[in-house]
Amino acid sequence: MGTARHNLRVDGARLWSSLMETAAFGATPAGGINRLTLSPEDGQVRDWFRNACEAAGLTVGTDELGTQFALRPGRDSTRPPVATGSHLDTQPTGGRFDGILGTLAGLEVVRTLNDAGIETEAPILIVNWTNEEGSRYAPATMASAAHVGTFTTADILARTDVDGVSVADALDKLGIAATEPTGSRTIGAFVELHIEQGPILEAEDKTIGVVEGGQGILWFDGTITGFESHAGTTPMPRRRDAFAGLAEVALAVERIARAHGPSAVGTLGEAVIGAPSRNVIPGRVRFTLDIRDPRAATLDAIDAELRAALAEIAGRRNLGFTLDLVWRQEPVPFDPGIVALIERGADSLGLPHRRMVSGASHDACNLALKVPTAMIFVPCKDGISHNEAESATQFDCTAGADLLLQTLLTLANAPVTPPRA
Ligand code: HGY
Ligand code: MN
Ligand code: MN
Repeated sequence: MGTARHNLRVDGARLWSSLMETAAFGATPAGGINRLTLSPEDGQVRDWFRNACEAAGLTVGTDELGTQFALRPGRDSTRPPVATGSHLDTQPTGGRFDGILGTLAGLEVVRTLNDAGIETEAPILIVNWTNEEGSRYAPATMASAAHVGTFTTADILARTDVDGVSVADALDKLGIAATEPTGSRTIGAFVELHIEQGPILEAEDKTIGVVEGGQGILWFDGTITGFESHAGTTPMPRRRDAFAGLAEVALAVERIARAHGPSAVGTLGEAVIGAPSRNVIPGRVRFTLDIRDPRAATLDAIDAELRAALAEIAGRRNLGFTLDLVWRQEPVPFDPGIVALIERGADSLGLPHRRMVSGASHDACNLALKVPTAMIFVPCKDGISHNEAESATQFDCTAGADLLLQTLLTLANAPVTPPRA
């Protein structure tokens, strides 16, 4: 692919203003965002996004899982669109950049092309993927996974949250009606801009992360069963304390992940005591695990070691347990040609950069299974994300959007390349 056009730049102030304006949807007193997927707040930001896209001359479609596709026509409507975008949902303690930066940077690219009166050969598509976060409904990135066929639409529509509300009901409640079947939207290539959500770029004083792929992920749902009994009358040796068992599991997760370090990470992110009471020994707990590593073989090893640790803890404490693998995402490489294009674009823009693998999962990790895909990272302060203190600078967001603009322009005007074998 040719080199990027160097003279076009986004309007960084306009991008920043859109980021700050949309931060109002789900804003928390601590300055973060709580905008769970398909919540009323998500509905508000989706309406804002659709109105802004339509005001920029895009036509917006919605698939059966609520994913929004905003299309800017190209000169050659027979070419598959070059796509960008990300997500608009957040974690409960989310920040103002995770996901929405990539989605609004796509809008800023279109606004810049409109201002410059530039028409691309291939169409440009901006996507807001439903439920990237996986917090309200598991798994994460479920809509882009369904788009590429990893899950059926029916399976995802039936997923329920902790209150038993299904994805289908949540879509209904927001009045989100499909205009196209899931997976029917053609995409020729996908480039996603995102904050790094880790400390590397900032520590190395780099503006751009040239992302070569995503690491592998295991998500487990687990239970531990002991025996409820009186907190005052049950001698310590006679207890079957489910939560004390879970405490040992949490330490085992940390030990096992460290043993496979430095790349492996392990988190026990949710723990719920069934029928909690100050003066009852916990008899039932539910928990979830998130395990990641760039190596598939390491994920297998950690899976086996976790099960062995659980069996030992439960055996010694006379507890029952279950551990179900509910999601496995294989490590995924991004398209070397687009990765190299991003790297050349960063050089041509004079942006310090480095190659890296994404620690977080992204919708791009699913798209990469089907179409040429890559990602651009920009730093976030102290590497903090999934935290209300998440922060990025206007300069870095603008630099990332400029590189996204150059990359999309090059891809959309490149000679038509045959589909990957
Ligand atoms: O969990 C993840 O990696 C993503 O940020 N949802
Ligand atoms: Mn994200
Ligand atoms: Mn996230």
